[in-house]
Parts: sequence; C-alpha cells; structure tokens
Amino acid sequence: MENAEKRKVVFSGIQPSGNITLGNYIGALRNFTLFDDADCLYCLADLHTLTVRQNPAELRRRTASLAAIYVACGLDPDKNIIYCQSHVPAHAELAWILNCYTYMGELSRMTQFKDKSQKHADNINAGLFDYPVLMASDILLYQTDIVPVGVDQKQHVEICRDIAQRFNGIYGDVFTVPEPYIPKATAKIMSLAEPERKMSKSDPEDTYIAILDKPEDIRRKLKRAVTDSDGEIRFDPETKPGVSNLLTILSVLKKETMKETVSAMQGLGYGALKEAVSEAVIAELTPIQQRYNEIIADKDALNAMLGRNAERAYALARRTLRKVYKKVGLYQL
Ligand code: AQP
Repeated sequence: MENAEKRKVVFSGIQPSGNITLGNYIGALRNFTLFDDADCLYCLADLHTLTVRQNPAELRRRTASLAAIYVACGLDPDKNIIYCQSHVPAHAELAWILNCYTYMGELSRMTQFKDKSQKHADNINAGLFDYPVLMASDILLYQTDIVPVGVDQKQHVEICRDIAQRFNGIYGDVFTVPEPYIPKATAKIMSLAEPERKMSKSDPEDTYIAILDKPEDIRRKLKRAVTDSDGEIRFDPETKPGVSNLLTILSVLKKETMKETVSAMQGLGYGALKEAVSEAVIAELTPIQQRYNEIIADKDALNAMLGRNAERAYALARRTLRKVYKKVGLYQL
C-alpha cells in the first residue's frame, strides 16, 4: 500500500557540451516538464563533457546557460531539482564503486563509445569508455523510477538497469531499477546536413538548430537543410530522411499527428515545407528565448538557485551512497 502511494522519481540530464539543439529540446528537454506529479531531478552533466576535450571558459559559460535554458523551458527550480553534476561529489564517488561491478565487455559494446572513439580518434580516454557507469551513478543515486531521454541514450539506460540488477542480486534491494521514457515519434531528430545521422550539439553549427538561434539563423539553416530530388512531401524516413525529419519537427511543434501534417503540406514544394518548419520553430523558441534572456541576466539569482538545489540533491544522494558503502563493506565510523 505504502509503495503504491510513493511519488515516482524522475532523473535526466544534458551535457553542456555545445549549443543546446532542437534535437535535445524535442527528444529530451521538452519532456522534462511532463512529470508534474513526480519528484524530478535534472542535472547539468558537466562531468560527462570532460570525456571530450572542452575549452574551460566555454564550458563554464555553457553550464550556466544550460541552467537558464532548463528554467526558460518551463522547469520550476523550486519544484524540480536543477543542479550541476560536479557540485554533488556523490556522482563521482558512486561511479567508482559501480566501476567494480561493470564489465569491460559490456562497456565496449556501447555504440556511443564506438561513435565517439571514431569522432575523437586522438583522445580515446578511459572516461569516454566509462561514460555509461557515471551515467548509471547519476540515475541510481536518486532511486530513480523514470529516465526521460532520446533514443540514442536507450542503451545507456539499459546498462544502468543491468548494473543495478547485478548489484541488487548480490546485496539485496539497494537500487530502484529505472525505466527509460522515450516517446517514439520524437525520439531522434536528425542532422540538417546529413539526415541519416542524429542532430548533435558538438557537430558543426549549420547541421543543427540551437534553442538560442535567432530567427534569421533558423530560416537560413532550414533553407539549406538537405532534402532529396523527387519533390514529393511524404513521410518515409528510410528513403526520404531529410523531408521526414522536417515533417517530424513540424508535426511535433504544431502538436499534430503525422497524418495531419502530411495532408496539410501535400502538393506544396519543399520551399513551403521549410518555411512552415521555420515559422513553427521560431514560434516555439521565441518565448523560451525571452525568458532565457531575463534569467541569464541575473547571474546571482541563477547561482543561488544552483547552490540551493545542489544541496537538496546531495542530501538525497548521500543516503544512497551511505547504504552502498555499508553494503560493500567499507568501514563506517
Ligand atoms: N538528435 C536528437 N534527437 C532526439 N534526442 C536527442 N538527444 C540528443 N540529441 C538528440 C537527447 O538529448 C539528451 C541530452 O543528451 P546529452 O547532452 O547527454 O548527450 P547526447 O545524447 O550525446 O547529445 P548530443 O546533442 O549529441 O551531444 P554531444 O554532441 O555532446 O554528444 C539525451 O536524452 C539525448 O538522448
């Protein structure tokens, strides 16, 4: 009975590793506001960004910017715990323990590791390999029930579940085993330049729309978005990935079904489709940008919010960490 009434815990995060994209927004961020009746934690995953070389000043700037974006997108920082991962040392501490319960073989199967190793062949560091263990720690520290993510992170949530189940199998029910929350239709927004690949914030600027892009940049980028040569507006991600990506963005932002969007666009040219997508994106992002500008202008208030929320997060994380230390046999005072 008690369990049935327990509020669900929701956890997710985004890395401040570049300009936050429309892909991050549609695939993840937008869904963070759906869990009104749960206890939600949303972190700025700054430790994760170090797996790829960062410019330190840029990283600091982007971290504060991402905090302001979270709030501007509708996350109330009094209701949701919005905090910086590196401000809660328990993330790194639990990661060490979980490293000892994770196998090299399972980590080497992670597609993100394979992709990023190719992308950063001169810096295939241990942190990049270990990324999923830190992510498992993020999630498990808070006894998380639900993890809203884009589909590219599904494999990482699965390995997190495996680690939790393995640990629980040895020591009893220490961790809640989380479920991913991945709305199918919007799980993956594709690159504007190579619509077979996902849109990523660490790719060149013209391949993505950033949440903070100006209207003229949004129009310019969408005008140049790669489509195809058959000229028909049809949803078919296999043979028409560029057009299908534009249709996905349009239907999500207009809150229509794909069928409605396609029939509204039927018979029009790609130019009209791109114009419609531009208008929808600008209409969605303008109010977010207005709120963002107000929030980022008051750095003291933003920092105070992050300080307060890091303490709230740490208080919760410590409970799990203490339990884990005890279970594995670390000497307690
Ligand atoms: N293109 C996308 N479509 C849908 N969802 C996406 N996400 C990322 N790209 C898309 C989701 O956004 C959340 C934050 O991701 P992250 O910052 O932790 O890392 P990522 O998945 O590696 O995102 P990027 O933008 O591709 O960053 P970089 O370039 O730094 O690696 C996640 O929930 C992710 O699924």
